[in-house]
Amino acid sequence: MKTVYTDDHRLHFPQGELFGGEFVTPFERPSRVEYILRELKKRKMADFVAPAKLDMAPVRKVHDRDFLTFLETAWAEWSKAGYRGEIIPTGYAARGMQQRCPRSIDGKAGYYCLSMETAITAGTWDAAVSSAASALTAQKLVANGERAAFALCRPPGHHAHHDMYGGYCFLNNAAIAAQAFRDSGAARVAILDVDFHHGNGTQDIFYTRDDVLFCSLHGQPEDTFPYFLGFKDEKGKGRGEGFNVNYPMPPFTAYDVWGKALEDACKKIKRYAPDALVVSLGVDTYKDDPISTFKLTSPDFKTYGGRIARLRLPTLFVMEGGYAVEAIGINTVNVLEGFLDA
Ligand code: Q9C
Ligand code: ZN
Repeated sequence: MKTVYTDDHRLHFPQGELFGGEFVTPFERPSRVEYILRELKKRKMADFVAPAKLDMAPVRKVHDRDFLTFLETAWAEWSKAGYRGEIIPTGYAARGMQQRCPRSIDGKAGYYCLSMETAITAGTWDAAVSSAASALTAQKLVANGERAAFALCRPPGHHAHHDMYGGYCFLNNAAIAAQAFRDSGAARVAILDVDFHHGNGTQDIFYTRDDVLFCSLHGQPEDTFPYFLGFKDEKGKGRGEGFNVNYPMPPFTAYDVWGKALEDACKKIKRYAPDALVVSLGVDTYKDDPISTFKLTSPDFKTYGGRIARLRLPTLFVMEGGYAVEAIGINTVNVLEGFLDA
């Protein structure tokens, strides 16, 4: 299986993340990618491809035009305003307030932001573009006949809405890739999101569509980020009714329960008979993840990689979360190896 990857992800590395009221080194950090690369090499899976220049067409179909302009120009505007730190908005378009985009950059950032742990820096836009480019280059490999490909994306994408960033995400790589599958002839695409967190952004983007089935296994919003989306009764709207499936689960969920949810999701995907599968691959379901509460073990990742393979679909893996850096390589490559061995 080929891995699409570029060093440009390093352009995004904020100094700080607000966590428990303290500024800490962000959990979503460049070394995550290094650990995954190291494990791929160790297991003789070092078949690397560099991404092509980003094709903006599918990006423009899943994201709002003004949102994209904001992301691209935010740092220049922020610097021009005289601010010296990273972009972290302080005012938000909260309940009961107008949803009108302000003129000032701090107001604008609040308008487009869904959570404040995610800082924007000088290199954020270029890194996000390179990440989406990796997803699209890997998507092309699969569209052109590869059984599977791995997009080693960083920054991740599944929390990014049509017009909001947050949860360490700016451009929704998995959604962009799913759109590209549609544009290259797939009638139906399924997205399976196994990251610990709900794929709120992906849900938002496809909520009213029946050509993309979205299934997400995640920590229930009562306890866990993103807190305000990911409930079981969110099933899609209009044409999209029935094409959004959430599996919220309580803290301390282990593979006995998680694996059953995956089984149900796989049955739904099979019945949908998609032409391609996009897996939002977060390995923050791991028992030692520092910001998550599920209890999957390293062997569990191999097991579920095999289950995904038995769907027998052209499959694109898109990297999302996973913050236990010592184990992120082992767990990620376990999924890929479990898939290849099945
Ligand atoms: N107390 C991804 O895994 N902060 N994003 C959680 C925990 C945000 C995770 C706070 C976590 C975002 C792609
Ligand atoms: Zn996550």
